[in-house]
Order: sequence, then C-alpha cells, then structure tokens
Amino acid sequence: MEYSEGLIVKESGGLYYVLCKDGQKTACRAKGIFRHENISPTVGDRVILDSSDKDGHVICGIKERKNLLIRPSLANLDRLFIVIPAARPDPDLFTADKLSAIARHNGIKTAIVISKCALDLEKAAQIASIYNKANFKVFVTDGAENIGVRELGKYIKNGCRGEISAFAGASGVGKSTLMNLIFKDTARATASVSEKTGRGRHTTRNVELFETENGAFIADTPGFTLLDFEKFDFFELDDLTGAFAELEPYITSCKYTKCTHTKEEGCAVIDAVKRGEIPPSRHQSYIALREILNKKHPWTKKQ
Ligand SMILES: Nc1nc2c(ncn2[C@@H]2O[C@H](COP(=O)(O)OP(=O)(O)OP(=O)(O)O)[C@@H](O)[C@H]2O)c(=O)[nH]1
Ligand SMILES: [Mg+2]
Ligand SMILES: [Zn+2]
Repeated sequence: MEYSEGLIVKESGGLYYVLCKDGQKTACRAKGIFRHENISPTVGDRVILDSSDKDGHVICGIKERKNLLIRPSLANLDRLFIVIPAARPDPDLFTADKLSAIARHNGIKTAIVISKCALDLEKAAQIASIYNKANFKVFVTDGAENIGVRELGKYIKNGCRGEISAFAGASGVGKSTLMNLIFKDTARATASVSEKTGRGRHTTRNVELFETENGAFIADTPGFTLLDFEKFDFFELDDLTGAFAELEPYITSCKYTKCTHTKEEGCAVIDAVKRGEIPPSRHQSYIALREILNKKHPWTKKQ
C-alpha cells in the first residue's frame, strides 16, 4: 500500500479535492467506512490517501480534528471573519452574534468585517462601534469603492500564516467580492466567474479553501440565513456565558450566584449594559439565545 497526506480544499458531488504535500491537487473519493461511522470528510480535514486503490487516490483516514463547524461546513478552523453588510441585505446582528458564539465555543478566533460600508456610512460606523466595544477586531470595507480592502488583505496575509480562516455570513453580503479583490492573484477570480447562476449572480455553492502566497488558507463559503439552534446542537445552555467573551468579567463579578443575567435587578451584566459598557444588541442576542436553549431541553431546566 502507498499512503500520502493532504488537506481537503473542496468538496463537490461526493468528490474531494485534496492538496497533497508535494503541492499537487487530486480529486478523490472517500472509503465507504466513513459512511458506516457517520463521519463526513470535510473541507479543512487533513487526510490520509491510499494511492494503491484501483480507483486512484482514496481517502482512507481523517486526522484528529481541532473543531468542526456545521455552518459553514469546515474542519480545523483557526479564524472566522464574520461579514456583516451595512446595507443590501439589511445587517442581521443576531445571526452574526450566533456565529461568533459558535466560533468562540469552538476555540476559533473571530474578526468582524463590515461590508458595503459606502451604502450606509452611518450604519457601518454604528455596527463597528458595537463590535469594537465587544472587543472584536473590526474591519470596515467596501468592495465597490475599494475601502479597507488592502488593510484586510494585509492582516490575512501577515497575521494568518499557517492558519485556516474563512469568510462567513449571509448570502449576498459580499464575501466572494472581498475574496476576489484580496486574492486577485489566485485561482479565485476564474473560479467565481464560472459559478454564475441563471440570474447572473455569483452565488457561492461550495466551501472552498484557497492558499495565499505565504501559506495562509482562507475559505470562501456559501451564504446562509439560518443558524438554527433548535435543530442543531451547536452548544448547550451551560456553555452560553462562555460564548460571549465581553460578558464574562461581569458574569464572574455578578453578586447573584443563580443569576441568568437577563432581567435581574442589580445584576452586574445588566448594570454594565446600562452604563454603556456592553452593547445592548449583544446582550439582546445573549438573552434570545438563552431563551432558545432553555426551551430546547426542558427536562434539564434549572429550577
Ligand atoms: N454596492 C456594493 N455592492 C457590492 C459590494 N460587494 C459586493 N457587492 C454586490 O453584492 C452582490 C453579492 O456579492 P457577493 O460577493 O457575491 O456576495 P456573497 O457574500 O459571496 O454571496 P453568497 O455567495 O451568495 O453567499 C453582488 O451583486 C456584488 O456585486 C460592495 O462593497 N458595494
Ligand atoms: Mg459568494
Ligand atoms: Zn447577573
């Protein structure tokens, strides 16, 4: 038998595109055993290939994962760039907050990218101030007007070396546009042109990892509208407070041991919201998620 190692950079129609150590990209299938074990090889997985199979290269092993996201579907992610538009479509902060909570729960660093800022500069500044206050690294960009694109590109090229990063966010927020502008020297530009739909939009269909010239991997991902905490087990109610980093110091210092930090008089978190130290929208997202998770497993509900 002959084995080699590689990184899954794309999956399409049951075919995996694996970047091998020698720099070659090969298309291969996965051994049936994964289906039995209910494991799907995923973009970002480091895999073992058996090249002696009669069908050519076959994925026969998946190396231990650091993490696995369902949406976007990615393994071993180090960093997530959450893209929120200033307008068109309307910014959806709750979805962004859900995504940031899932990332934090999985040990993934996050940054916020505000896109299409020129469409509504005031809104862009307002969103930027929310996430700055919540201690996120924030980039304000506009692909059409070429604002902030170089700075974001520099950050990825210099700061994300040896990492796997991804752009994520709702459909149409401008993820692929930013990718194309930042990595115009990669295969990305041609890839997106061929993904045109009948309506002439470049809707991204597959998660795909691209390697920058200095060894950072970054994924463009399909947009989504739903991060359904009722349907998927992203994390449990007990994990919620840890998923909102800026709440943690206040939660630790809250004088009530059984506090839910949602409405209690004298709660340290609520006082911080009132003083303007915690953005209200972030606290609202925390409360909304708490309600969903609380309802989900009523039998484990604390009295
Ligand atoms: N005005 C303006 N339009 C933009 C900007 N960035 C992207 N667009 C437009 O917004 C639309 C969607 O952009 P995409 O880059 O395809 O968005 P996406 O996030 O990749 O969308 P999905 O692949 O469906 O998830 C396209 O028509 C772009 O031309 C921007 O900065 N300003
Ligand atoms: Mg896209
Ligand atoms: Zn409290």
